[in-house]
Amino acid sequence: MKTKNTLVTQPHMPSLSEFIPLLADIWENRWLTNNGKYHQEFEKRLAEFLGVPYVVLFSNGTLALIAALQCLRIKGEVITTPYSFVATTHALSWNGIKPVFVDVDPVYGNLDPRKIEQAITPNTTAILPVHVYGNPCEVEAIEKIADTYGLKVIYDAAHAFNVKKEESSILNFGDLSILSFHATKVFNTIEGGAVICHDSKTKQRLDYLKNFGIADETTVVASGINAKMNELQAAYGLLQLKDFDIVIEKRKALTLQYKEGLRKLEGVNFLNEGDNVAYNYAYFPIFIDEKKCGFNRDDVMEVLKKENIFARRYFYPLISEFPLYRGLAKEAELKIAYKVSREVICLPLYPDLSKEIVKLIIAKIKQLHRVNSVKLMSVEEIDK
Ligand code: T4K
Repeated sequence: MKTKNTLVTQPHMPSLSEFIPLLADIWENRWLTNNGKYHQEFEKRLAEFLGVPYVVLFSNGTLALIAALQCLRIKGEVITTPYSFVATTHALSWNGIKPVFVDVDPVYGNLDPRKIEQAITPNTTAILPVHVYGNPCEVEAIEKIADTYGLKVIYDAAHAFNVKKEESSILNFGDLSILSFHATKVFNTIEGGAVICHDSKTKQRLDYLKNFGIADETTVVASGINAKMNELQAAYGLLQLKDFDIVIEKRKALTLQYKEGLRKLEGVNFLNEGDNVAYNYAYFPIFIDEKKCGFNRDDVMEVLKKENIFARRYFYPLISEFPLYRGLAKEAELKIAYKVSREVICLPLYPDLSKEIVKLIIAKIKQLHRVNSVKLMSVEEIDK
């Protein structure tokens, strides 16, 4: 079966007929940005929806992260993961902070708390972990280290919209968390992002920071930036909230279909699901162990490409491999991160992806596995 292009993701969009009246209202009022009524309502409704005290909307996740670091006046060195989208480290760089890369754990691919302490120096001020693919970090262990050494914790929760642990939002951990509402995320406002904070003073400071540091007409209190979400995006976001449960149900069903189809293939691994975690099924990464499979993840990419299916290697290369950051860590210190970034491939996953395409993807990977198992067996025979 030849297919038309299937990409790794496709944004869910609200109903156009429901969006048009909101657009008409915005046209009528001509209030387009700078804390308009849709912005205010979206912040309030999001906080209720997510079960967090305060949401501060931003124009994207990267600026949310840059402002979060500014808000807490983070300086010096920050311990972070190399296994993420490059924006995580860029946000440090934009604040003149030195990233210190620490390896990830082999089970979830998140910053490994067992390796944080050895990277702390007198210049360390904070920890910046990522809930990669929406898998919660070991938040209690990280908090313990932060408390012991007097460090701040900012979570890059770009993938973790509405993820819950023991029925509480994962966004309630750490000093601050940031979200991304980019078109490729489980919840999108085209572009967009937010900082989650725990008190009104911090919200106030973040509000200043995203609006040039302006406190009132004649007062500027910080060297802020322009990072505001506009009214069209906020109205769009309000409608997206209505669909979120259906979106997650569909993502979950497709994830289960993938897991069921691929689970018996030796050397094709998934991430473990944590106990008492309500996931958002943001991505579906699989990890190909070349020694056991006789093929690697690039072979999977190629096989799928022939069917016009475009999987992605999130996250390869590691951030620490880019020339900008290369001098900061040695491969030997990031063994697990290197391994997972060489084995990972994210298969297409989005609410309107058809079951037939998932079936085709499973069939293609199974076929590759079968052919290579035969080859591997004959090599073993020769070795005997
Ligand atoms: N922290 C983490 C951990 C992150 O993952 C990200 C962003 C951030 C921070 C920063 O948040 P933002 O500042 O972006 O809010 C994409 C996204 O651009 C990026 O937001 C995301 N992480 C990253 C993981 O993925 P690319 O370079 O892979 O995007 P692109 O254009 O190749 O799109 C991916 C696929 O989605 C394509 O196959 C096409 C499809 N697509 C894309 C867009 C934009 C659509 O179907 N429709 C669309 O409108 O980075």
